Amino acid sequence: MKRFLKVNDIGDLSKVLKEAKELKENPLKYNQLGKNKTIVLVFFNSSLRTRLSTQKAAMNLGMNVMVLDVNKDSWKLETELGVIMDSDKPEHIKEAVPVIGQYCDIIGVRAFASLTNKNDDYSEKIIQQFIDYSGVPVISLESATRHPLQSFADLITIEQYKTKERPKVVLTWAPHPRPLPQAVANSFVEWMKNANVDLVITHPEGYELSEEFTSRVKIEYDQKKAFKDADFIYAKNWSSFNDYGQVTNKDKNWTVNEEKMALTNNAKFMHCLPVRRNMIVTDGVIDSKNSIVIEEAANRVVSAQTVIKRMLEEN
Ligand code: AN0
Ligand code: CP
Repeated sequence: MKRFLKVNDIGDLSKVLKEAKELKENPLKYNQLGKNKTIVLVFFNSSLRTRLSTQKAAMNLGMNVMVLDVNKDSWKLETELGVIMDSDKPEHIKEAVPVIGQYCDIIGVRAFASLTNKNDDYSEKIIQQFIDYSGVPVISLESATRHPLQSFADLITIEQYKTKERPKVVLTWAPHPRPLPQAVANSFVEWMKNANVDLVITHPEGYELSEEFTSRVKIEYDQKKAFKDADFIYAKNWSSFNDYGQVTNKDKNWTVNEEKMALTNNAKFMHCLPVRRNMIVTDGVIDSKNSIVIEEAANRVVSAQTVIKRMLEEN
């Protein structure tokens, strides 16, 4: 595996889930595999979980880890091609990326959607330059359109908690004061389509995700109907795809609360975190015994370790 950006990059999901389960049970089994190898994690955006869980995963494999916060530690990077560099950005990504590639064996990169230019975002302009110029394997730590390590951890979590062969999984939009990317939702849909689950998406009109992701998936605009008999409720806000990057609805009637959870089949509550309490989900739901958000975050180490292990073995 030379890159990990989307579900197709990892191959057979049942095989990779088995590998993830083994790593979860015995995280230090391959602690020599990454000896004398280095991973650099590059962040254009904030992170708590991705930064720490990927670092922990690499350390479990015996790797050296270096983290670069582009906005704090390094030169601000110009990402536009062909520009006259007279702005506040002293270095171009075309030099920075191959230079980083000289210092490591794998690069992880987080570069959120701009939410201003749909074409740039949906062509994955930033992470593609890491693939083109770094000379080493690249792992997405959330790109403009997807968050594959999150979705992989979500699938591991669903496998862990499911009580039937094919659970009903509901992805619900929920309100948020600021515009957020579609990446987590897109990616979740992409992974769930490849898993043995009955997936339903619910959101207000105008919040349709790109059909590239939602084709053949059931969309139910009535949130309460969607929640009926659900085994997992996966909440997430995203900004509008059609009215690109806009927040056109902050309706708190979409907040996940106890009354709506009572319509489900005793569903587990999931969210990738960070989550805004009493906007996305009430305190009552996130603090309930059905909330599995902490275990979901714990599984981020497992998903990252499975991906890094494969890269170390195959490159
Ligand atoms: C980010 C997002 O929605 O993509 C990261 C989530 C893992 N969330 C925020 O910016 C709050
Ligand atoms: N879920 C997630 O990716 O969290 P961070 O943004 O804190 O990394």
